[in-house]
Amino acid sequence: MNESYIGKSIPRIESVDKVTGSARYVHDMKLPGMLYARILTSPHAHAKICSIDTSRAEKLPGVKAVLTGPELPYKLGLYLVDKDILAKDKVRYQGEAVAAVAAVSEEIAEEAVRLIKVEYEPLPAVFDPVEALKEDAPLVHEELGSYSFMKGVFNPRPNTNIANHFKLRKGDVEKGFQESYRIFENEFRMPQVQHVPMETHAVIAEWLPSGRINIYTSAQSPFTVRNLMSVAFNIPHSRIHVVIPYVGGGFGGKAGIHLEPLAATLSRKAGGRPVKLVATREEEFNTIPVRQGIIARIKTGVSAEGRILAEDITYYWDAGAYADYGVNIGRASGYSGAGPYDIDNVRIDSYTIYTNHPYGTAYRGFGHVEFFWAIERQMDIIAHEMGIDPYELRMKNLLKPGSITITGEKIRENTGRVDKCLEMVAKEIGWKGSKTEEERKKEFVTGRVKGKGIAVLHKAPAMPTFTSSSAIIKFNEDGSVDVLTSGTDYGQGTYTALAQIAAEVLKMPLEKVHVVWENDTDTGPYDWQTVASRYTFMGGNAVIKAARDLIEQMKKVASAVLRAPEDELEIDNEKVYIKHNPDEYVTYQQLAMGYVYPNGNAIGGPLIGRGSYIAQGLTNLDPETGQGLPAIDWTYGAHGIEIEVDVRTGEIHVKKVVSAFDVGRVINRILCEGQITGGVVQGLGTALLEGYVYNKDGKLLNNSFTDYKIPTAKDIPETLIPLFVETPQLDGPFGARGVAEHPMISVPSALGNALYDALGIDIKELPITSEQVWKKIKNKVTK
Ligand code: SMO
Repeated sequence: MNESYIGKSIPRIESVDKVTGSARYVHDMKLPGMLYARILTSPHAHAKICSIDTSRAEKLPGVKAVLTGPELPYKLGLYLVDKDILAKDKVRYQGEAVAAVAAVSEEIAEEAVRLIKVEYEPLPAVFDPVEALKEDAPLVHEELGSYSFMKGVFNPRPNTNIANHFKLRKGDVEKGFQESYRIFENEFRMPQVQHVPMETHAVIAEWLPSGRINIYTSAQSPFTVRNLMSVAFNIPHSRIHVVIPYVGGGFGGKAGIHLEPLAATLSRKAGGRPVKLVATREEEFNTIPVRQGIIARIKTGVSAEGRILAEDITYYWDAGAYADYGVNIGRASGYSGAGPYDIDNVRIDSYTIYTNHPYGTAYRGFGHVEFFWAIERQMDIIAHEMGIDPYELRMKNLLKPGSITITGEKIRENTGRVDKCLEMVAKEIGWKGSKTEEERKKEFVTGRVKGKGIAVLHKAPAMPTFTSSSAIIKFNEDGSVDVLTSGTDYGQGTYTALAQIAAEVLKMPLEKVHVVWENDTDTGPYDWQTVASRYTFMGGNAVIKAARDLIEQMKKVASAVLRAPEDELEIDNEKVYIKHNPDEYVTYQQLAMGYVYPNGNAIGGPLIGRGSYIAQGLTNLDPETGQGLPAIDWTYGAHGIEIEVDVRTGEIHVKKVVSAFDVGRVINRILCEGQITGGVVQGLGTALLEGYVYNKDGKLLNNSFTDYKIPTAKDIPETLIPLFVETPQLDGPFGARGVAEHPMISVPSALGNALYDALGIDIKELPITSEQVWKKIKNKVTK
């Protein structure tokens, strides 16, 4: 094979199935005898449940099962087991599921839900995470949840709303401040936001009378669903079967389990009939977990030359009513939370705090979008106040080969290069330093002002130690292959990358490699989770190992057939041949099911390659000191954004976004660019448009697309330039590292920085709405 598949722009292997509508999602599925479920949700943010009357609903013809919390002794939770499947004694957020119905049609289920009467007694609620830390704050949970199977990484406090407190300490922060020339203290805020997957959460579950559970779900990770179901119901994995067909977007919101236990319990109550439960768009907003909000307080000490000497950071996470992934997001922001900077003295306290908001979970970037809003805005504020070019300030402080990260790893030459990413971005966007106030004034009178902003980012894969991925490559009779994995491709394009990797290692045409789309815990190999930008890295490595295993087996058989030692054999173009005599060969097809000699004797057998890859992931950081060594390299990146602002309305027009990422090695250019485009646009949504708005009672006011705007084609920047730095990752597949989450990080901060450049105004709270900008402009003009 002359041409390599690595680094090419190969269209997604599933694209035709998707655009022609033949890809099957859970939303499309209908099983014989299937029932439809609807849920009743809480109208209160915090209230005692006094009584639930389901009698009228149960009498409605066509209703097959009605469920309420007291019937369900099980609890759910990833790190802390703190959530009932249906609210029991009280509700903790508006939108929490209180009762559920399964009926022969959706309309009847809907009607039955309306007939359920619940009596509540409202309780004082708390919505602000800082307020929730006060002595007299209402307690969201009277008792803390028990520990989950993911042990040892959290630190909850009894009789408080603290679900977790992660601490990182490095050097002597007080001494660092004493030695500082100037100290900067700021508070930054970001509200909760929604993942907004195109396909809402959907599940079909059947709890067979035999005790086995079948689950078809739009989730990110089949084995995680199986594991969490097993923990929740205390039944062995061997009795749970999870199938994940096509999934229309996850972004972290489908990383755990949400509707699965409810659908399964309804099915059990309905005698094992399959029950379909699909979240409405409104439920996707109100009931299904969201991205956590944050209040970030940062105090930075800087030398006269612009070196950061000390950083004291407190992150207050609005986890909402249940901890879910919030505990680990708090932890990840603890060890990543000072940015990709070389700082000797750091103190980070990251609190995951219960409030009466909908609960938080993973969302693309796993906390980093939130705290980088603070970190990278703070850098620009320091630069402006000290009269240093924001680019120079960053360059002075960024990690470079030889620096030590705040968790103690040494940056090597082959570690990703954040400085190179920033350099590339600055060049492409034409960075020439910040505008002067004089220049701003001159431009202001024209009515339209321009500004440029830059920001950097990093993220480590949030993987506990020893997570693994595995792959199976089966030879078909004709020498083509099927690749089985259990990582999911919910839109990232990972399966295309895996196909390329398999074709590359096996030296065969891409068209003859099929990655099995549907994930199935009964037949697929084990995988931990598809999260944390890990799958091309992990699954890619597993596929390489499986392909090499297959090659070894082929060589063994070919060695006997060709009467040549294995080490004299080579593979190429679907053949195993003798190196010094390429005319002597056997084809993959001949080897696939075993080689049959002309005399009829057979050798070998059906060949199947197996490979698994175990991550030398993060060591569990010491919960007391917060210290530890993340062993997998981090992905670094930078954004540059150019905007134009209409000074009469405060409307921001994004002209250009330049983004550079050190992805180690580009496996598929168009997919990497797609991840960047998607991430940047999603980041622009967070920056400019999105954010949950509540009334004082905790009622979500913008729970539909009428009031909650996400970016559409119209909002996409005129110019969007993705750039790559390729510092090969030693243990990555062909040198690659993850890129899925990173492009979303630091988009809001780069935009906030561009706004300062344009107008000399500092925004510290997301989203940067026109209203907010307009008020700041007015304020500045009248001052
Ligand atoms: S936010 Mo993700 O699915 O690690």
